[in-house]
Amino acid sequence: MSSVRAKGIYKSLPNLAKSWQSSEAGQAPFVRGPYRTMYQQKPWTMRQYAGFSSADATNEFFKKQLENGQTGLSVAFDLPTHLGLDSTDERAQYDVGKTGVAIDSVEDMKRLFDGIDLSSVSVSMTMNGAIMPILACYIVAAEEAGYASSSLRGTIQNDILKEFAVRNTFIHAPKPSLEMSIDVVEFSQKKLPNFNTMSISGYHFQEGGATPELELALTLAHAKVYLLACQKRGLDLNTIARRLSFFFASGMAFFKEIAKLRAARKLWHDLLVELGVTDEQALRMKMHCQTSGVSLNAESPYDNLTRTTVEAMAAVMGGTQSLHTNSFDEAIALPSDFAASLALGTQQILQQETGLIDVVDPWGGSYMMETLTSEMIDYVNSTLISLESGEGVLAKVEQGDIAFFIHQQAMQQAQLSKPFVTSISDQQDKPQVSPRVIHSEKALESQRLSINKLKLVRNNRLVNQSLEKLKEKALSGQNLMPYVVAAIKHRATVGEVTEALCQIHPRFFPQQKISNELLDSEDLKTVRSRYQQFMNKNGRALKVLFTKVGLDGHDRGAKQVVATLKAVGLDVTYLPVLTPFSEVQSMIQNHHFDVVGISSLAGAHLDFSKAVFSCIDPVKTALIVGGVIPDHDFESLEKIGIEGIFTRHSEIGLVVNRIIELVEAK
Ligand code: 3CP
Repeated sequence: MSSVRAKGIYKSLPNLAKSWQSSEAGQAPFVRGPYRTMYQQKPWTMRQYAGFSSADATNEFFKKQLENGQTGLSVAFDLPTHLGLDSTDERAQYDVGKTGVAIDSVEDMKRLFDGIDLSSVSVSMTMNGAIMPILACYIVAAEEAGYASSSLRGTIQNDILKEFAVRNTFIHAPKPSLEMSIDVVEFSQKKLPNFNTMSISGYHFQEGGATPELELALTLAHAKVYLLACQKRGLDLNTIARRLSFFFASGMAFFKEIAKLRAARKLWHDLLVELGVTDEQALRMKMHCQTSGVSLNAESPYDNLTRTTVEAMAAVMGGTQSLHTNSFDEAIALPSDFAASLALGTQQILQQETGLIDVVDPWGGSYMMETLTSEMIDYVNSTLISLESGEGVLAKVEQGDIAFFIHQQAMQQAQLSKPFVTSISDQQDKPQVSPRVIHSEKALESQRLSINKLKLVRNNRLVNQSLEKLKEKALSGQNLMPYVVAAIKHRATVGEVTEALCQIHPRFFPQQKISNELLDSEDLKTVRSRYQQFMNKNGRALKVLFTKVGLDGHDRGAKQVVATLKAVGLDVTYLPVLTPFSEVQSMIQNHHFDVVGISSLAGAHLDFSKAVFSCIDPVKTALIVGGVIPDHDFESLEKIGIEGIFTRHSEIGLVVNRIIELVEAK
């Protein structure tokens, strides 16, 4: 990507002699779009990702959004559901209903879609960890509501590999997880012929720190692992690939994002041809895009409307089939109804008022765009070679190398990132934002009641028999989906099915690799010399425990802080994502720490701050918290006894300085 990135302006004429540059939209290799007529025939699907605490609340929201003109649904599940934990599980206690809807059984799924016509609205479900029980809940709920499975349209994310690198909502180790994802593909191909069986995702790579070009390379590397796994099972890629779709981020690098989507279609086409695919429908890459979360600023939220609009335009000009536009208050907490309506409105304005849908591949033929596309293709091809080198991509996933690579990229991005424009910086004029507040105790109570009710009325003998059968089949290596569907039909819960599978394929806790490079900034040099003075005076290193509490898997910021603290010289213990709370407690009780830091991006900061505070001795140890912390929670956190509160945009030097200050004051 050298020419454009280095100079900022395209200078030399491109080589337009490549055959794909004269192809049409709807024609292999589909650079200009998967369909000949693109949005002229069918505009992209406006598919806003949402889920709030209970199935009833989310159902109401879905219906309202459909009335307001949304054209597809996209379900956000809460973290316990992602991890296959029932809401009543102790490990789930602070995360129920926080970042999405809690689904414990088919009964919750039935309430989620009550009164929504599942044969006409396509439904996307972002689910990877508890993929089998959740898809089974959907199938059984739809069947019991009178829909034939063959009439259901939608997408299940089912992209487990990226969970090990970013996002972290995996359950089992990579290899059995991969087999389960292929079970879903194989089963759905027969049972749900109109369902996209995977949404192979790059989005989270970019959110985690990857550039757009690296996002694309990693996505295709994973896509190839899935294709080869399908082939190994004897599945025909001509059929399978028709229902594999993709999911990309659309960030602020406007031209590069458009080039990325154009390049993606060609690269996917070439990869499939290389594997012997000839079916034209299979060779067309279809994709969903979401505007970038990390590009949003909590300090000046109205500016986020502009950012999202620009990012949405890049996705549309790149030819996406489906789009989610973020709400302007998402850097602060879950979107309010007001912000969610504006986000949908952004898409409606682009679709109905601008003429964007009248033009197919609007940048086609531009020297700059064709060159960027071509450079993107070359970059991805060469990166794929290095990703596939050595033991291959799956081994890199298993050994945490891809997660480490993304973490290193995030460290570099932190250095390169430009300051945000803040149009309204005056405190007095600062827009008042009232993001959604989730009452998780209420959500937990209602989930508890429905699980109890379910367990009272179901036939426990049938449930146990079906779970035993599932375990037996999991040992034999057969496709597990039919057995999961049977268990769910008998009213086994999502947690019970997951637990049965975990008895055969235990929960996976990956090794964490943290960078030891010190970011080279003036701020950090100053901090380092201050820390040196502290060490000289006190004759010891400062001991910090840093932990990702709860089930929240977004650890980009936590790892950056840990890496920096280590590089500055502090003695840091890191308890990563998915560490059970009891382990955090026992670590605090059995060791002295000067400072305990907790990171939470999933709305559980208040609960966890209280819980951790009750374990420390505040005279000897200071507690600090960082992550997505809304302004209105600062006071409550201070009341609990939190002595340092940091948001996503806090300078890392500031964090270290505050830690030293706190220890000096004690
Ligand atoms: C569309 N069609 C056309 C044309 N346009 N036919 C001819 N000419 C055209 N111009 C046809 C298609 O072939 C298809 O038919 C039907 O119309 C529907 O169109 P589509 O393009 O397939 O659109 P859609 O149903 O919306 O599906 C879009 C994809 C799907 C394929 C991308 O996978 C999808 O909706 N993905 C969404 C994924 C998502 O929401 N993810 C949320 C992640 P057939 O069906 O007959 O082929 S949220 C994560 C948030 C971050 C986090 O993790 O926290």
